[in-house]
Amino acid sequence: MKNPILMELKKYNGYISGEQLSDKFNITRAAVWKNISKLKNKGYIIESVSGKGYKLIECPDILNEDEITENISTKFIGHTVYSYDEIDSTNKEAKRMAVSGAPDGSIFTAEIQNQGRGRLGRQWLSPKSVGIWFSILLYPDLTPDRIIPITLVAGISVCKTLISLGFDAKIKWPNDIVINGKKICGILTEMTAEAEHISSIVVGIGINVNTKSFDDDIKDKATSLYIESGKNFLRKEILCSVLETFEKYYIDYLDSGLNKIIDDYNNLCINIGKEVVACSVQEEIKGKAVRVKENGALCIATDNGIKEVNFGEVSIRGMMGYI
Ligand code: BT5
Repeated sequence: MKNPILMELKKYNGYISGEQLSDKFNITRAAVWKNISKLKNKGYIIESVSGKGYKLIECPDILNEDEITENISTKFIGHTVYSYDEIDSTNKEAKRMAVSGAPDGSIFTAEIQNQGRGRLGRQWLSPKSVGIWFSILLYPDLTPDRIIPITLVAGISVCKTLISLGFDAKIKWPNDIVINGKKICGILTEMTAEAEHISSIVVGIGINVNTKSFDDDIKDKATSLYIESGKNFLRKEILCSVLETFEKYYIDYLDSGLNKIIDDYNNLCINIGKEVVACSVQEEIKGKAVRVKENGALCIATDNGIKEVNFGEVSIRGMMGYI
């Protein structure tokens, strides 16, 4: 829920007295003071001058409802924000809250995830406040076979946002965004379905923003906006931009499939035109990646004709390292 005192402070350019705030919200001066102290603890810089009152000087880069809903222009995505200082995984939380009836388009953000997850039970490192760790909860009227393209919709949304910031970002099919051959973002889309019908989808996105260094085991394949540019970025602005782009493409997808974005997606996809090997649990397919189709599948030209891959790891043959 939005903090009404903060909203009031944001409205004023100058000082607002404790008395005005206590009258307006019908609370004691002590309660006003307590509320202001809490805001200061969260990182809001608020000047208090005796005889004048309080003045908001600066808002922190935190991903809470107060900071997101006022900066976002979407129809429904991100209108409800559940934000946490620390949580196991925003995807897990979104699934729990779906059961409790959280609204369509709710987002879940965390400063730290202590059990951040990748695909197939892998770990997603989510250290404190240096990245954007979030999930979008959706209730689309879709059959389960139409979930794969939603990861592509999320991927192109992040990629376009990073390009708009001046980065040479590319998509590694199906769920990574890369800069300079290193992973800057991963996407984990999960669904709950009942009898051939999706009840909810959770799109989890992790973006490394102001990370200064990575653990040894991923430092050769992971990067951040800071590492690529030497600059810090405001996470809340990037998050709002991703949500706005995602909503536009998501609505298009529900309306008319991937038609409008598939060419763009293919142009941004680093796998296309490369000799690749796609590994899934059942098989290994080698050949040239030719195109990602409207159903989200990667088409690979093999010695035995075109094969469609729906899921799995795809790496470029002959390249050492992650891509
Ligand atoms: C992914 O899995 O890339 C999906 C990551 C999704 C993370 C988001 S954060 C918000 C939401 N809540 C969650 O719990 N998850 C989602 P996968 O393709 O399986 O890649 C996982 C692999 O990426 C790991 O095995 C590491 O090698 C590498 N990795 C882990 N943390 C990383 C990081 N911060 N940056 C880059 N690479 C990382």
